[in-house]
Amino acid sequence: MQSAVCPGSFDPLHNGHVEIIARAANLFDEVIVAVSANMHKTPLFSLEQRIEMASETFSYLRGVTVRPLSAGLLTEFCKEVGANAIVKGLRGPQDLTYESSMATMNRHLSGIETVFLAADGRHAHLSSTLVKEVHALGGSVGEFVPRAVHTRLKETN
Ligand code: COD
Repeated sequence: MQSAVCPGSFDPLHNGHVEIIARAANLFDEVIVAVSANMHKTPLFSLEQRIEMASETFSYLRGVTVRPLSAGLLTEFCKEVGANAIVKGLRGPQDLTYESSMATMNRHLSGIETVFLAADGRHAHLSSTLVKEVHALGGSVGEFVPRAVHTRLKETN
């Protein structure tokens, strides 16, 4: 069985993340969405809220589960859950520069490969930071995030 981990802060989950995870679910028997507990900045949503929103969003996708990713190496988490690969989305050259060194480090640490999926043009401009900024300034973000996230975001106003 081929399993992959899709890690992220997902603060909040947006349609760029959703699209990558749905495509990963077509490639792997099992996809574990790993929601990072360890964030440099204070998150808008707690770990529990981020897990809840992701679980609701992916409830329709067979083989996708959502789990917390506690502090520590991502590769250790992959071994713990028996994953053969890490899947990341790439929005452009900046992502590639940053992600390729992490991918190489992770491969040296554990032998686990990272699979990169090119972001779809419809979502390549999306980041959690931009979604939060547009929402905080009164803009509508309904078209950029799944329904579970939109509902929660509206409660933050
Ligand atoms: N379209 C497609 N994909 C996207 C988009 C988009 N618009 N936006 C983001 N993504 C993808 C990216 O692949 C990104 O990696 C992933 O979604 C998650 O995005 P974020 O913003 O929620 O997550 P980040 O960037 O905050 O990353 C958190 C991680 C937990 C993934 C990261 O910190 C990590 O890999 N930590 C591991 C720590 C470790 O083991 N370090 C040592 C070895 S390198």
